[in-house]
Amino acid sequence: MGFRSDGSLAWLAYLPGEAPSATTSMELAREELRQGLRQLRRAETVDVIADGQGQAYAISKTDTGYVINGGEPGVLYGAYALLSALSRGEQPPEGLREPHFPLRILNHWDNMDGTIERGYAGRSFFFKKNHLSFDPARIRQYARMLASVGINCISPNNVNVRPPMDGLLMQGNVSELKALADILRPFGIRLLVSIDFSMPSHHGLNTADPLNEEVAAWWARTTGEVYCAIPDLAGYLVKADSEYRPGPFTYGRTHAQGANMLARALKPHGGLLFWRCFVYNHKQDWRDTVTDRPKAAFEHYSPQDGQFDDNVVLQIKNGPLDFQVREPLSPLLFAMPRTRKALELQLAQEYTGQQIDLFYHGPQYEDIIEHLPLGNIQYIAAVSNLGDDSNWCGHDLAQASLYAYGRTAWEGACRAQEFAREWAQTTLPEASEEVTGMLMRSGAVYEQYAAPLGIGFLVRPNSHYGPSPEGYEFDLWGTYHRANQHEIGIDRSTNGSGYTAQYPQPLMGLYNNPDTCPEKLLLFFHRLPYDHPMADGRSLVQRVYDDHFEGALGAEDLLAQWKQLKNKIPEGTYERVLSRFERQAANAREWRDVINTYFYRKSGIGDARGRLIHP
Ligand code: GCW
Repeated sequence: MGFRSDGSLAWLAYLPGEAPSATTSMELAREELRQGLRQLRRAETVDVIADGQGQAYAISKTDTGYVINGGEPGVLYGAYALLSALSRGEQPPEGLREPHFPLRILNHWDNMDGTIERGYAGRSFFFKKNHLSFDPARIRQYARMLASVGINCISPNNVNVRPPMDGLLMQGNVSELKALADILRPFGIRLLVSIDFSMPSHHGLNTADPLNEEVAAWWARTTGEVYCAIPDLAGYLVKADSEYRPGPFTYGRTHAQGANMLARALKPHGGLLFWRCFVYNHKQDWRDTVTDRPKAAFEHYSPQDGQFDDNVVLQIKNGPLDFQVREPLSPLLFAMPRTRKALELQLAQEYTGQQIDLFYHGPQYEDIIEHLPLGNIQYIAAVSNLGDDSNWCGHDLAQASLYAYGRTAWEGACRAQEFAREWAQTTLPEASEEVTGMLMRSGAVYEQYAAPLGIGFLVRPNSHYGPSPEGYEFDLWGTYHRANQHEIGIDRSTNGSGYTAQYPQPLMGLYNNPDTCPEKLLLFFHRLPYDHPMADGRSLVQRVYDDHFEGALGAEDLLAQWKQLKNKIPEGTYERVLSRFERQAANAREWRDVINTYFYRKSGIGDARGRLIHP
């Protein structure tokens, strides 16, 4: 196999470095199979039979090899599944394989100047100098990587649409968008575009009021022009009335009114409108103890169930706050049965170590999907962790999360360990057992030092890397823990903010009571004294100390274990990852000392085991 120590082949070491250029998925599937089988030195014949449209495929055995039946792009998924299995020394999956979610989306947060919001892997490979500007060969490599795990839709531009990106749908840029869509199409990948709700008011009109007929006509015309160039555009993605983005509130309209106007422009072309539900008061005064940020989305949207058109999809972050290490599921995911919804996950490690610290998202996704009312969710999206670094993710091992996301979106289930192993076997085969183990415990290690018992936002303001327990305490964003000398946390039970009442039973009852609330979420839901007894008899503060000492040791262990793998890992990969584990170990020590000292100074309670806590 063709391993490359720059990480650029990711988990596709069974394929040559250049992804083929083809006009159909069928052609592409045949070419990938031809090259892949040769590189794997396999003598089997693989026939590819196109039978119709669609994403499904079926692989069956023949006397001389295999046959893949499927549609466009189903056969391509079949080709990758077959090659991946053979490269791992396994039998290809048999029987009909169909994706659970019809759209499996990757949202990039790339800005037009080439920077990436919350990007930890270099610059954008879509945009440069305020233009869509890309290397077609690199895009094909990227598209192949996504297609190999079944991702079939991408939005290249940031949901925070700021000028000049508000002109992305305008003539001139559309031809560039079309060129991108044309490259992605044979890989079965469709484009989605993030738009600015106020666009008409920057391009010819003096309003963007959704009930104004000229505004609706403007969107219908602009959308028609875009569909002329890109007939399979998936639709638009919108962040409205959120964190300074414009939206219907400016005109005294509801989100249903705003979303439906856009959805009607898309409807004749079969497009969908993805409307993000990340809406809250981002100017909360810290003295205001009544407003409770996690309640915001449910309070705002659930009364509007039934008011959204059928091509509107509400896109909801997995948790009610904002991609913290540990959050309960957003209650909105259980609600609004008459509205289409998408689950939004974050791959970009904004709050989970920024692709410096190791945090494999598989176990988190497993936990989320396992508890999700799947019948109530129709689509899935994740915020990308990719950039122009040669290894795509900055941290080579962060590729495993992208891999797991694609597999999860296809299966509608996450088997974190299995997906980690598949990734490791194809990417770092000589160390696959050890690396799988490291991936699987990485999240727990990070959580131990960075998110005690479900308290979020202990991070440094703005950068969101490293500890700062009061960094957000007196700020505007509604992310408080309100620690004093007696207790810490927000009471979100029915005696407190009442947030727990947004959940259906039995979850509501479970979360409402500190005795039944999962310990990992204890301080998310409850305000408790430092000597609150935990299930195993330790006090709450002792548990925080223990977790931080253990977490810092866990980070040291990851570093030590990596050093032992030196001879089993390509040198470039080894060195890149080594320097990240060294930074992680230092970061974990900082978290340990800052958080332990913070709790000690607040509570006045020492460590029962006499370890060093700086006074
Ligand atoms: O997590 C927060 C990030 C913002 C981001 C926002 C969002 C794109 O800090 O950078 O903006 O979420 O999801 O819209």
